[in-house]
Amino acid sequence: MKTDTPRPIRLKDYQPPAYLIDKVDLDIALDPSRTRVKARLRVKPNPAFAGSGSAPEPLRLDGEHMELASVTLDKAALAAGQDYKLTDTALVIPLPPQKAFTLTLVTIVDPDANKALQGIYRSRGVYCSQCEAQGFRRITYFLDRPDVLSRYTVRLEADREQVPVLLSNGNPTERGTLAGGKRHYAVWSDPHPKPCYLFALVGGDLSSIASTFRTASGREVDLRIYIEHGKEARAAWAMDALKRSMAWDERRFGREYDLDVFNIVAVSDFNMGAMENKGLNIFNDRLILASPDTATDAIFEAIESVVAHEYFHNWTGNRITCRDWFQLCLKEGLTVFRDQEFSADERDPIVQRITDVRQLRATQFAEDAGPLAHPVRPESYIEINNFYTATVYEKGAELVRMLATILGEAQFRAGMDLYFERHDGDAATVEDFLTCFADASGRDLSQFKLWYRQAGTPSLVCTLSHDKATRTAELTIEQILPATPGQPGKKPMLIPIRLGLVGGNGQDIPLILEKSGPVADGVLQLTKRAETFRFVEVPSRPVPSLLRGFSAPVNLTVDLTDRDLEFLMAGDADLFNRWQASNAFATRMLCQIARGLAEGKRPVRGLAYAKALGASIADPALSPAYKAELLRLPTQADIARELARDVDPGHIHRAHRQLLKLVGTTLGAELEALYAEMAPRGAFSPDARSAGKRALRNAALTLLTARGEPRDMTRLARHFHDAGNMTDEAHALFLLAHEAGPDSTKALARFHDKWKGDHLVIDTWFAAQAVSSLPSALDTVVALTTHPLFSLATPNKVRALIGNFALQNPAQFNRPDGAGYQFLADQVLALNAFNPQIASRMLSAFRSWRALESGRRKLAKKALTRIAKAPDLSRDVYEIVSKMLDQPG
Ligand code: 0A1
Ligand code: ZN
Repeated sequence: MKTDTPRPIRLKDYQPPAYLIDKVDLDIALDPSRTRVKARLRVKPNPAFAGSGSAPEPLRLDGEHMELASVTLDKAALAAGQDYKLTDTALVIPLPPQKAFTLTLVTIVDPDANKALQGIYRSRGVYCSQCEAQGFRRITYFLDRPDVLSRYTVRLEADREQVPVLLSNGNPTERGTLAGGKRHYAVWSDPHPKPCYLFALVGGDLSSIASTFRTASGREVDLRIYIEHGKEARAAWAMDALKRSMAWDERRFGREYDLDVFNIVAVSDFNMGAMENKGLNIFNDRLILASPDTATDAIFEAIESVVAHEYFHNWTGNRITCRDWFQLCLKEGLTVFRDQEFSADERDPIVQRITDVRQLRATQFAEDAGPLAHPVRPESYIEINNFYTATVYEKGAELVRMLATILGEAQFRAGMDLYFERHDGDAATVEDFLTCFADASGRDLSQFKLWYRQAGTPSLVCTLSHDKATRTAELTIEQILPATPGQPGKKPMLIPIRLGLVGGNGQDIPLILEKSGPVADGVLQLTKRAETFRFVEVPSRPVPSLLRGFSAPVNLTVDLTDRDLEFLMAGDADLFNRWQASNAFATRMLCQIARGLAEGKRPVRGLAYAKALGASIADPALSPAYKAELLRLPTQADIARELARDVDPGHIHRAHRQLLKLVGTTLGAELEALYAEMAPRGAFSPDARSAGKRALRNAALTLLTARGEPRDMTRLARHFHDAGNMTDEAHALFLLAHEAGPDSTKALARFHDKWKGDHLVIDTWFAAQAVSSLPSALDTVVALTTHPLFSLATPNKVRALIGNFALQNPAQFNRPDGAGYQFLADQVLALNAFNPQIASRMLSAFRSWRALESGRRKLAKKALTRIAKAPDLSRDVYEIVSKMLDQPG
């Protein structure tokens, strides 16, 4: 909790540590309220540290929320106040020896009282740990920073019956029973030096499933996934994903696994999705457990991608870690890029790209457009946990993707190989990473580096003109770099623009620049603030298809008519851009309808769009998964982002309903046919093709339901009732929750009764009610906060109910009376007291408040101000709320 105004940490102040700890021996006796940690640390002065004077540098070890029982230096017990000083956040030895020495610390921690879920805590009785970013300092006093790498051995001890499973990082070396037989122990040894944020332990009564993987060089690895008893079958998909990930990383990046065992543990209480601890990944159980009847296709897909993500960290994050937390994107952006590539290879690459771009726009573009905008590599922070953001992760991945686009496949791979070779075992920086690509390709990447420093989503304003007489086309592209907090002016960036010029027959015209000839790979590299590209041998006016495959994370403005969009929808050779044209058309219609509602004009209808959409989904060459993407209209949040100011979420909601209904009505017969055609046949399979059929059928159902005719409601109720898997069941439940009436009430009651014993599936029940567009949604959500199955202490529950309400229900969260804001403020303040990380995540739902129309803006500001003035704000909440309220408005 904060006492004074917290001070920011700055990248420019980085200094290497004064001491290193090369060996760590931990002996941990697990106990629910008094876990005893004995840490033997081999400390030595860091030769790379340039001290300020001749006096030895004090040894300052980070530590908090612990009881310190003893401190011993080599063999001598140290006295508090004399030999060392203790504060709320550190243990300081003012005059440590200037040669290697052993420091032995005994600390006591209380897992059951730990509701922040950082350090050692218990989740449904299972001891587990979370140390990223700075949780290790809640286990023992340490140099809790990623550039201190140590070899660990860990001895765990616990009650033999209650805690039969004892796990830590590395390889198991010894286990046994203690005298009397009541307690037992296990010893783990990790040969790879690692920063303390990758330390982990688990102790509990868990079941497991096992498999093996043979690496390319013939090493036999034991794989195990630990879950609650009775959930064994639900871990099979995660195991399958793990094995495919291991094989893929060998194939695609030449990366092999490096220990004898790889363990995954699923726990129920977890602040994030999962954690890449060396050899012992710990997962939110939501991202491990899946069976056809309990998990949706979206969950199956998320499990596959997160299992891969955490596994891929073994090389990008663990073998090569970050020098400091400012370099977080070095491991996260790169690892997201790797997991996206994996999913693209395992599934449909175009559909994967569409999904990733949707996600990027929904989360990162929104973040970049508001008070929380920050560079992919931030330059200062108050609380690092606030920087596990869409910008660091998703935009970070886009930067790696652009690098691959700019360099081409071969040079990109050469750069990656060099990075692995040069920096294995290092704590590296973004500069180190980029230097590898510059060295491998011979290219100067200094302009590209601006992407890591400059926040905000660039806009490209493009105009195309054609001259029949000279058979030339001129494409002028201007990059507009918006001001963001702390960054008023910006330098032009290097932006790769993949494009096509589509001729009247639907074929791409060869791209030949007057100055330099054929365009390599179809990618233009924009480097100036504005540039005109002159193409020759262009017989007639083409339609530009820009930013193919979403080659850069930018907004695009290009003067395409509705007819041009229809044309691209009908046959752009780039399937991503074919979807993009459809999405742009829908967005245009939705914005026009919403503006019309705001101005009280007769609303636009969007019939041309609906017809063009109908033509697209009739194309037999397109896969069901792709068609489902076409039928998924932009979300209300997408429209809000597009409108950018004076946003009225009520109007947007009405516009959205209206377009859904128009499409449902216009394409009724086609949608009914698809609905019938895509009906499930045979046993459930989670593979991408089968999931694509379910997605298409459910997308059709959504649009048909929007028509609102009695037979549509009957179809919906039947869909729910007959659902043979959770994908269909949950989809119908979400649609039903928007309706008032007995069908909806019955369905919700039935779902509750069926799943009340399953702590994961019941989250779907909370979520469906949280996102309901009914005016009673907030009252329902408030009532559900006291439901016996809800708990503010369990992050999954908070996300299901409060997070979904604040982030996925714009019309009801942004009620004109401000009650939604007041509710969220109350919840943030309640969470602040025991789980600051989750409190600050929930708070970020306000991130677009400045874009609201004035009435709502005032009310949102009032709620934010109340939070800002509350006593005992955590650093996490303090930092976010200050940023939100900083700047006039
Ligand atoms: N490195 C993890 C994310 C993560 C970050 C912080 C955590 O603390 C609560 C947990 C997990 C990843 O990228 O998956
Ligand atoms: Zn990660």
